[in-house]
Amino acid sequence: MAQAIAAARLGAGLTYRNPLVGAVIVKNDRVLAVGHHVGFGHAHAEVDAYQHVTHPEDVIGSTMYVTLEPCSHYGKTPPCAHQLVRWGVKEVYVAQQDPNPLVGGKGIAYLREHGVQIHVGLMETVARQLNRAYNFYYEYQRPLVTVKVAQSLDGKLSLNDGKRTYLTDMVANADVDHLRATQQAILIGSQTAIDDDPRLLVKERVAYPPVRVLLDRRNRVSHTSRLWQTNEAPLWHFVTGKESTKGIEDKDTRRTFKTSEWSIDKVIQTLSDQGVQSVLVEGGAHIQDAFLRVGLVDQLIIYQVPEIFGGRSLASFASRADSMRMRFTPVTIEKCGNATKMAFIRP
Ligand code: AOF
Ligand code: ZN
Repeated sequence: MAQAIAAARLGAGLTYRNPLVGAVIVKNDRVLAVGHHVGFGHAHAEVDAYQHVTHPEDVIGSTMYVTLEPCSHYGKTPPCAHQLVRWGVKEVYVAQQDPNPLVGGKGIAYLREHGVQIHVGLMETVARQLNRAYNFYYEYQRPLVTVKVAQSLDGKLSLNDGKRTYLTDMVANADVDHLRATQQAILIGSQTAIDDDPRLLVKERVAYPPVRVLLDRRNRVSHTSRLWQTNEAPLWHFVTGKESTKGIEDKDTRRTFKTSEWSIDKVIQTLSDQGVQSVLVEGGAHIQDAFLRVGLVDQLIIYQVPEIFGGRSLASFASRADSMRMRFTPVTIEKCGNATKMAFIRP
């Protein structure tokens, strides 16, 4: 199973909304083949492994280790569970049951009904980490929300309001780029779009660049901004107006979502409805604090630079939210360029 988990990781960045999955076929203590889900719309891990077997007849009476329950639905490919039975696989070890209701136990049930010996839960904790957002999305019916903050030692976000202060260095920025590349959506507010004029594109090569979500209720962001002028990644524009939360297609990569009054909950609900499994909240201060206010922070990543700005007038993290006591569990702390990177999750 450890080998199947390692194989699954090879698909990182390529599977989009599909999970990372790995599979190993074993017979008489010998590995016949290893496979993984190589990309969205491509063969599932089980089929990929089967395609790597030298003599298909060897698979009769074999054991398969697979990190996710074999599927039972006709999707972009036929159901893996049916194929396993057809190939003569005798025994299957599954790390994790599929939280996707399309499959959700039906694959396991099918295998059992067809006389395959099936064991569920081997290395489940490690396997689940492969697909944190995927699991979260199906378990909670909404995307996993990560709030990213770059701040000084005294929690200040900028040296002067309305202008961008470069806090993190190139090394830390590359780390942020990687963080963005792992997300299905990146979200900013109109003020940040106006002040920083970012493109929100990732440099890292990814098969599906994250959707750029712009919260722009009053429709203030100019169409000459770099967000509008670039189309390498989709841009979803959230504005106030006559209801159309399904999204109006403007141009190929641009969509407008309208409702009479946006709340953070409604934004997240809309992203859920569109199948978005993870979202990175980049800022600015108002948006971050709005997410804090409604408790929609599943993961918090802080890049803290070793500088003190002082003063009371500058915006600092959480200063625009009501007083609260929101607890987190620390996950990692590491040096990252000029910053100390700290990751926290909600307990
Ligand atoms: C994968 N790769 O190796 C396995 C998956 O979009 P489809 O038709 O390819 O189906 C995607 C679903 O199939 C996915 O959400 C999960 O429930 C199941 N298993 N998917 O992409 C795989 N084993
Ligand atoms: Zn499958």
